[in-house]
This record gives sequence, structure tokens and C-alpha cells, in this order.
Amino acid sequence: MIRAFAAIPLPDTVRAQLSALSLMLPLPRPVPPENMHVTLAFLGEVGEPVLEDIHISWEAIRLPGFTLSVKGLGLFGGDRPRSVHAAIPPNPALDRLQAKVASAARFAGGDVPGRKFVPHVTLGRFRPGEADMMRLEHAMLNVAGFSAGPFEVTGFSLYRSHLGQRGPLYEELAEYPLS
Ligand code: 3AM
Repeated sequence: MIRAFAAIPLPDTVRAQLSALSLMLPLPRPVPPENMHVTLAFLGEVGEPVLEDIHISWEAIRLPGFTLSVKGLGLFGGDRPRSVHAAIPPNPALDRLQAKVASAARFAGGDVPGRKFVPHVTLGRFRPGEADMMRLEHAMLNVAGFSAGPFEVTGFSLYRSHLGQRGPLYEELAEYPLS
């Protein structure tokens, strides 16, 4: 079984900006810049034959490239925050791509969670009680005006996630260019 997901890789310049941003936040486990991306569809643990079918379905996607920006910060988890992210303003082309990637994967036999798509770049994750939320939210207010981009999105990729004690390691398995 392969733990896999689809995501938009970010330009080095944007990852450097996001990395500098995350240094301003008291994050117990910041996401390293090489792991920063915009997740489109999480596939979970998937068998190789299904992953191959999903790969073929993603190769058939024909959609135009578009521009993307990053603006502001947010928390996921409601009353029990579990991650902090840089937000992505509403972007119909991104929504269209995400819907296509998710529906193609489901049609090919993938089990993609049906939760609402909230585009973001995760900067840090934490278990309950692991982060000092007062300090974190104060620091987030200080950098609330953060923005990066716009930059061109020219494709998305299939990643394998290797879970390790030092955090996940993402291996790019395939690239899917947008026209
Ligand atoms: O980088 P982000 O946070 O956007 O949160 C995980 C990460 O996305 C997400 O898949 C991406 C690569 O690991 N992920 C992990 N487990 C998940 C799950 N059970 C999940 N997304 C949905 N359901």
C-alpha cells in the first residue's frame, strides 16, 4: 500500500517566504519548506493497481494553468486547533482543478475524503496542548498582513508520503502539467 496525495508544488521563492513567515510563529513542529504544498486530494493508503488507475485518470485531465496567491493565516480544528496554515484567497480555477482531481480519483476507485475544499498551505501541526495557543494567536495577529505571489500554477503532482519519526517525507511520483 502507498500513502499518497495530489498537491500543487510551490515555487522556491514562495516556499522561502512561507518559511520566513513560519519562523515568526511559535510552532512546535514547523513544516519544512520542502514539504510545503497545496493539497488537492488525499488518497490515504492505496493499492498500486488503483493508484495506477488514478495516475492514468489524472494524466487525462486537460485544464488551463492559472495564477495563485497566498494571503493571511488561519487555524484548522475549531475549539481544538490542530494546525496553522497560510490561506489562499477564493480562486475558481483552483476549485475547478481540485474538483476534477478528486472526482477523477474517485471514478478510478480512490477513496477521497468528501470534506469541503479549503485551499491552504500548512505551516505547522500540533496535538492538543502541544502549542501555546495564546502566544501563537498573538504571533499570528502580528503577521496577519502576510501575502505571497501571485505565481503561475503550471501543474500538479502525485506524492507518496513516507511517515517517519522526524515527520513525513514526500516523494514526487508523477507530474501533471496544465496547458
Ligand atoms: O499539507 P496539508 O495539511 O494540506 O493534512 C495532510 C496533508 O495536507 C493531508 O494530506 C496531506 C499530505 O499528508 N491528510 C493527512 N491525513 C488526512 C486525512 N485522513 C489528510 N487529509 C484528509 N484526511
